[in-house]
Amino acid sequence: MTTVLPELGRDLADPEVFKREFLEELRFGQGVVRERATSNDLFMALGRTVRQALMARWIDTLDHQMAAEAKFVAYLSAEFLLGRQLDNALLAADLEQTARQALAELGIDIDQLKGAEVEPGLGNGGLGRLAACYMDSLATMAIPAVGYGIRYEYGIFRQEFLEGRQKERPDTWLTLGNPWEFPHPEMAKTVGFGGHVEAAAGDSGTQRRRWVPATEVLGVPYNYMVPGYRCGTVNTLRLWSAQAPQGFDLKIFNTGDYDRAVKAQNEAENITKVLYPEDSTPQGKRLRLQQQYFFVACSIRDFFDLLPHDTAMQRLPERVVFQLNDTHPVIGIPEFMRILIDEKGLEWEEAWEITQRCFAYTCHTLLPEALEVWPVSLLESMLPRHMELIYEINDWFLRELREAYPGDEPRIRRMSIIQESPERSVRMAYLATVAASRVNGVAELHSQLLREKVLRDFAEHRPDKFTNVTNGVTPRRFVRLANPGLSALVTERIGDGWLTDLEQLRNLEPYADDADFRAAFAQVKRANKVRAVEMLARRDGLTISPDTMFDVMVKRLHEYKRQTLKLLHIVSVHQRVRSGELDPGTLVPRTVLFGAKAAPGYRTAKEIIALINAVAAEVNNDPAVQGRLVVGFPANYNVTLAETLIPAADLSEQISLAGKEASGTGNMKFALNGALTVGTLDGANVEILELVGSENFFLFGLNEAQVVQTQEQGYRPGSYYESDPRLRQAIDSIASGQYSGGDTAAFGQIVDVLLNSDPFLALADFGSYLDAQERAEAAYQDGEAWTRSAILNVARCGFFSSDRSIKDYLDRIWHATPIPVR
Ligand code: F58
Repeated sequence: MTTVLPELGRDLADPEVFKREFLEELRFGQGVVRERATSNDLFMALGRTVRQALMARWIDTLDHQMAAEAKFVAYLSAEFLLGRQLDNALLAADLEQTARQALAELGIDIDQLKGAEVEPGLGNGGLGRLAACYMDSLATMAIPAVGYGIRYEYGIFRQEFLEGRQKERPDTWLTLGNPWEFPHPEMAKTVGFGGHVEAAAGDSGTQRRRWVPATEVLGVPYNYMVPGYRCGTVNTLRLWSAQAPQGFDLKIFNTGDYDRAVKAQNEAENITKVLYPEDSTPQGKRLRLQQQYFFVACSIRDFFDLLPHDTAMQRLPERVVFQLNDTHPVIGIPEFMRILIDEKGLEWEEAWEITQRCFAYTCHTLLPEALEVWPVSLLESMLPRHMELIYEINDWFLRELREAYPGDEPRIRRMSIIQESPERSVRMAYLATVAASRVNGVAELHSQLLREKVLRDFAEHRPDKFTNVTNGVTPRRFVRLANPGLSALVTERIGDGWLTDLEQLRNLEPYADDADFRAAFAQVKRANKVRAVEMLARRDGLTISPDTMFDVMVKRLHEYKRQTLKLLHIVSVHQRVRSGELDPGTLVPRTVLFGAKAAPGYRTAKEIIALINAVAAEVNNDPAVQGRLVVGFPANYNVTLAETLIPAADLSEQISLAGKEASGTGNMKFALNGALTVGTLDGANVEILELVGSENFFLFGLNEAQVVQTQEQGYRPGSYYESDPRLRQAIDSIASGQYSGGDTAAFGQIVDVLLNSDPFLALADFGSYLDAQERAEAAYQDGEAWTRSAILNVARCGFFSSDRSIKDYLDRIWHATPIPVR
């Protein structure tokens, strides 16, 4: 039977057809008439109309991929920070103009509807957004891929400020309905927890083990389309939602004990209730591990179900590679082994060999405290069979090590997957490293530090496993959609090939010396600033002038990222103006914009947020710097806000302590949108600097080796405080209550940490940072030269496309090939 959908898909490009389908969706999909439709009704109908255009391709894609017996990339990630979907779907389906025209003819403002979409915030930051960029690139490059994750009922919290302090509100992203998801309850998977392991007889009398779980939970898949950019491929993102197998207990309910009747149901549903619940409590830890096992078990089962049932297990590596996005899905390794051994009846060696070939691991951090460990006691009670398998994996591994390093017990203890103190625990990063065929860091420097420090013993043992894939970002969302002005300008000069081959931006280089082009480029930047100013006025009540330098620092709040260093710069300028040292007339008028969420349980980070808001309040109300220095801190930084702020930025703040930021991806987005970076030699900054050239980048600070040296020599922040009057003045002004209405205790903790330990060397880098800021200011004064540098940043950063990253993953790790659909 032929489906009518392909026809429909083609016809939708005709505004008349689009209009008709939209009205049908409104009437028959949403069930309302035009006159009484709310903006949400209109948004839902529009979303449904656009997805019609992608539906036929979606179905065809899987058909083609299965028919080709293709190898799939299964991207296992606890987070996918998608951002709004409508604009991206319109772009992918090439329906932007049609939809705009069709809706305009109906008297509907499409931009208003776009603004009504609540973004799915199913991630914390860089790691989750990277997963979303990679899904976009995989589809655009026609690679058979499935994203597997969790459909959190509540995503990343909504941030509000109450008297300058962060308050977290639940992210109710699903309350108004969601046109992008397709639930498939009939395809639910069963996941076990707890219970015990028993001996079972295998074929030919062998001893086998069998897990008998105590409880079961259902995983219901919700499918999301991942449309490639103007190609036939629409891949799938499959997010799992937890449900109780039996719903509630009707018998207990009828006795009137309503709470107990829904207890099992609540317990099951809690698993996917919220993104990264607090894990400072034992219950929180448990829940987090439950989430991890839940989504990974569903995903692996799903993949087995997808394959033809006669697929030989030995051929699995030809059909799938599971990419572990950090350690969160690493429990998938023993799960996979369990299926191969306990269910499929494979012997250990064979199962292990297949598992290794089917898994690869990406590490996203350098902070030792961020490497997950799970107490053995917790694993034993929640996943007893998995714990047995982990022990066995470790046994085999330690045997291998004893052979390779006879007598070197310290080394063997260091490398054991099990750590003994302070509590017997499983080191998930080690388990991943031992099992995976490849281990990659996310920027050159990061991969080097992984090899030399974090995973040094492992890299010495198996150097062949270690590789690098520098992160990238999708140019579709972060240039084409976020910066339509720049996109049009670029396309006008070099054609639109850059959208899928970002290195073509190189062709812009000659235009850096073309005065007309520079004028047009500067005009785009100004328009983006005006757009940001309007949005921040509406959204946050901020008053900002577009005729100031936009100095932007947006990222999660973390001490290692050093928002405090940026603050010290602001405070220093403010204080020097107040004391008469600095003539405000000589300052380049500057608007500093922050955006940052702090983890709800991270006290220091929340204090820093309060300090930023306190400094902003003082500075913005001080006539001494009026119009010359403004600080804005819009609440609830998210993908949507990023899409407006990044294209408006002149200066990009990438100022983490060298050796701490694995890569960063915001840094790439800024450079690609024509902001100049002030940054340290950290993460992918190193590669940005190399590409754009030091004359187009404001480098400052200690490098990683110097950081280590400084610390080894016994770092004393006090000595910097004592020897730099600007630093003293800045810190003293905070300590003396100038930003807290005279309350000297208000920010005492921050001051105390800075002066006494300063673990991220803000004081050591302060002087060099101020110099870099002065260089930036001087450079900004020459508008033509600045614009030239900005253009060169754009032209030279094509490397940072996530398409290039995916190509690297394909060549170095996955070895999957494209299956174009049409
Ligand atoms: C980030 N990690 C790195 N983790 O910090 C950043 O340098 C890198 O560019 C990015 O990954 C992508 O590789 C990150 O975002 C998290 O968000 C954790 C998720 C789990 C909870 C704790 C934070």
